[in-house]
Parts: sequence; C-alpha cells; structure tokens
Amino acid sequence: MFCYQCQEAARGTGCTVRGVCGKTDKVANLQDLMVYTLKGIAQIAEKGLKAGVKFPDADYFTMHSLFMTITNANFDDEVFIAEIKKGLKLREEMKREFESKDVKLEGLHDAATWTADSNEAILAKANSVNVGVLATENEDIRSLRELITYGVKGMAAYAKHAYNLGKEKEEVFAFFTKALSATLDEGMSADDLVALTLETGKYGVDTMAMLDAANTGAYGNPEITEVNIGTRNNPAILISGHDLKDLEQLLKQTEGTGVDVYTHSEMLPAHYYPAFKKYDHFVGNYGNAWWKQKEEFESFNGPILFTTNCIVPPKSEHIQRIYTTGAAGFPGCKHIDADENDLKDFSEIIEHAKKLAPPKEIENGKILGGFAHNQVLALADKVVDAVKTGAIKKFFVMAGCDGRMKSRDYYTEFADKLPKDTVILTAGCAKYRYNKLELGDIGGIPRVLDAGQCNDSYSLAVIALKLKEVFELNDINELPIAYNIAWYEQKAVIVLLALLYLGVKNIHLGPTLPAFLSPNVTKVLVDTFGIAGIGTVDEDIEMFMK
Ligand code: SF4
Ligand code: SF3
Repeated sequence: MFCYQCQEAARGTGCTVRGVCGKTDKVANLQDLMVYTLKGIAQIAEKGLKAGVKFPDADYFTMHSLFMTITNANFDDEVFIAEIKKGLKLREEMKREFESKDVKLEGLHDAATWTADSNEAILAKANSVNVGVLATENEDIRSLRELITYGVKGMAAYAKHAYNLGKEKEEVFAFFTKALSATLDEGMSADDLVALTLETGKYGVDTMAMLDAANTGAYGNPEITEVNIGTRNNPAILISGHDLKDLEQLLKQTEGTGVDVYTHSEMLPAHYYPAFKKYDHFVGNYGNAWWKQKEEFESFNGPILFTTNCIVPPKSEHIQRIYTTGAAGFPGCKHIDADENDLKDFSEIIEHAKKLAPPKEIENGKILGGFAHNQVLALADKVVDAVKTGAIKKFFVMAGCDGRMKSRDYYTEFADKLPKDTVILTAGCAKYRYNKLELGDIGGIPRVLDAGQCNDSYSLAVIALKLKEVFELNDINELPIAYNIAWYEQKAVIVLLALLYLGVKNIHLGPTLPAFLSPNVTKVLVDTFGIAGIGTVDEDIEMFMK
C-alpha cells in the first residue's frame, strides 16, 4: 500500500504498512483499485458525453464509491470487492451501449479494460503497482493528479448528501467524469492539471452551494442555538457523520419510543436547523471531534450510528453496538441500507438502545452555534458597526478538521491567545479545539461563530462576499479576515480548492502541509495564492495582526 491522502500520513510522507487511520494494506489497495476502476468508467463516460450518450447510473455509482474511499469512511474489504465488481459490470454495460449505437471505443486505458473473474483476481490486481498512487512516476504530475482526485472525493461526499435530499446537478456529475478521466490522460501537462485543479475548486463551490440549498431547503436556515452537552437518564442513540437525511429518519423513528438521540462530532450542527428543534428527544451533543470516540463510545453506553466518516477502528467489545449506513462501513458492524423507496429502517438500533444503559455524563453545559450565512447576514448591521467602530479588528476563519496529532494543540492555544477584539469564524470538526473555551463576546457578538459542518465553509465564503459588498471593496482579500485553516481529510481539500477559486489569498494551512503536494506544486500554490503553513502561536498571531 501507499496512501498519503490525509494529514496524518505516516512520517509526513505516506502510510506504507498500515494506515495511521487503521486502514489495512488490503483495504488501502482495494480503495486504490476502486478509484482506478472509477477512472476507467470516467474515461468511457467522457467518450459518451462527446458522443451524446449519457450514463446516469455511472454518475451515481461514481459519487457513492468515491465517497467510500474518503479517509475513515469505510474499512470493509468485502464491501470494496463487491463495489468493484459492480463497477466492472456497469463498465461493461456502458460498453454495450456504445456498441448498440455503433460507436467505436478506442484508446482505452487499462483502468477501463482490466477484468477479474474472482475475488483473488481482484485482490491480485489491487496489489499490483500500476493501480496505485505511485503508478504515476513524475512526482509533480502525481501530486496534481492526486490533488484533483482528493478534491473530487470531497466533492462527491457533498454531492451525495445533496442527492439524498433530492438535489443534483448534471454539471457536477460531468465534472467528476472530466476530472477523473483527465487523471488517466498522459497528454495532460502540469499546466493543464493546475488549470483543472482550479476548475475543481469552481465545482467545489457549486457543490457546496447545492448542498447548502438542499439542507436549508429541507430543514430551514440554521439559527442561533444553544446546544446541551450534558445527558438525560434515558437509553439513547448517538449519531455521527454528516448526513442530515439519516438524522431526520432516525429522529422520526425514535419519536415516542423512550429512546433519546444525541449528535456526535460533525453531526452537532444539526441542532441549529429549525426542523429538528421540534423533537424533544433530540437531547444534545455528546463528546468531541471524531478522534476521541473510543473513550466516548465507552461511556455513551448506547448504540452508535455512523452516517459517514470519521470512524476510528473500534474496540472489539464496541463493534456490536456500532451501525453504519451510506458510504460508511466497518467489518463486523451492522450496515443499514435504504429500501427501494429510499427509506432506512433503524428499528434494530432502537430496540438495541432500549436494552442498554443511558449515557454517562462526561460534561455539562451548553455550546453556542448556528451562525451560517442567513443568521450572520441577519446580524449584518451589528457586525458591520462593530468593524467600523473598531470593536472588531479582525475575523479569523479557523474552519476545517480536527485530528489526533499533538501539534493540533496549536489551535486551542491560538484561539485562546487571539486578541479580544477578534472573532473566529468556524465550520467543520476543527471547532472542537476551542468551542468549549470561554472566549466571551464583543457587544453581544460571540467570539466564536460556528457556521456548521465542514461543507458549511461555503457559508463563511458567502459571509465574506457579502461583507466585501457592504464595505464596497474590490477584492475579497481587502477584508479584515485572516484564514488559519486546519485540514485532515479530503473534504478539507475541496473546501481549500473552493476558497482558492473564490480568490482568497494567504490561507495558512496546518498543522502540516499535505504530503501529496510535491515541492514544485507547493511552490505554485505559494507563489500564486500565498498558501503557507503555520509557525508558533505567538509569531503567527503577531504576523496575522499586522
Ligand atoms: Fe495514512 Fe491517511 Fe491514508 Fe489512512 S488515509 S492510510 S492515515 S494517509
Ligand atoms: Fe471532521 Fe472527519 Fe474533516 Fe467534516 S468528521 S470535518 S475530519
């Protein structure tokens, strides 16, 4: 195996024996083969687009399977083998469609022609070097191909959530096809791939806007909310991940059963949506960011439902109380699929919860959130006044991901030491590094404004664009906003590319720069966009406040 798609890549270069995330060599290779197969499907689909033949099944399949390969989403080798088989079958159906139209398919890559007639043959193919990341020898081309692939993975995840709520865009699907197929194209130069990277950012913005519309259309606009972090004395289910449709179904099915529901990690912002406030048994948020789950699942006592990443390989005694759905999966954990009407039956989890003890309280009190674009714009006058009078000197976008590395203590210290006339804008699980600190407010405006999940970084961009308009500036970079973003997995990659596409400069990215950026690609990002890493807290604050 060789994997360097996330921030915790071993030694800052790549995992080669077993993932720091817990991914085995076998699963890593199967994920590579999954992506390889999708690239082959994309190559055929692209020829289809040119010939006027469309493949909606391939669009859906690509979106879902890409999502499965995101860090910490799916660790199940058998699921990947089955999914690869589905991909091969789909690919052959696509070829038959061309034949039926008498269109010749020429110049196909091995990714679009390889076959396997057994699980062993699939595993052998997965183990071969020509399907993985290192198959591309030139380090810059490899870096750009992977940067694009990871961006598209993040985009696929967001597109899937929107899709679950009935929203999709043909152009986004077409871009999956274009981008994945381009990563097989030897004719694409480094310059072409840099251009495609920026285009990935454009579709990242479109996809996040689509998801924002899907979420707010279905559940209303997030509003200022105090979220309880204590517990009650009822049996309960903990729901993790990002999928709001899954949460909605779980809340409906648990209503009146005596079983409470708590959010975990990235599901916390669900509390900000008006539609979920009517459920009395939707009690609060339990615990912190994803990486503390082993201890927190122990004390939670009840079953846990993962709707997406981030799963940490569980202790064996927890496996039977962990359930997965959607793109998530872990060997031994029960997986719940939707039926033909797109409904998921969570009754088994509910019955399971009734037999288990209520959660043990590990903290109490409240945290504040709900500052997505609509809510912040409703407060715009107050915010603009505070900037004009100098009560707010600067905003810090500290969105992104949390992770287990000790070096991430930087973000807690950074938030804590920021001057009191600054405001943090956040989204994603990065916020758990500072959302329980007492950072106070500025004239009633809290110093940490949480917009929501990582995809709600889109909200932060909308807010910035609105402020640019209000202050009549020509450039988004003239605003008193600094960007100190923490990343971990591939959703953060699409968020970053989206911000670059919107013209945001001088983003600081930490705790380390991606291992998949070659020195030359890093130089392009530094020279063109002023991307930088992080230093010490004191030096960085001084630099940002200048
Ligand atoms: Fe390593 Fe991250 Fe890849 Fe897991 S996802 S194998 S931790 S680089
Ligand atoms: Fe978190 Fe995994 Fe990225 Fe959605 S849940 S931000 S790390």
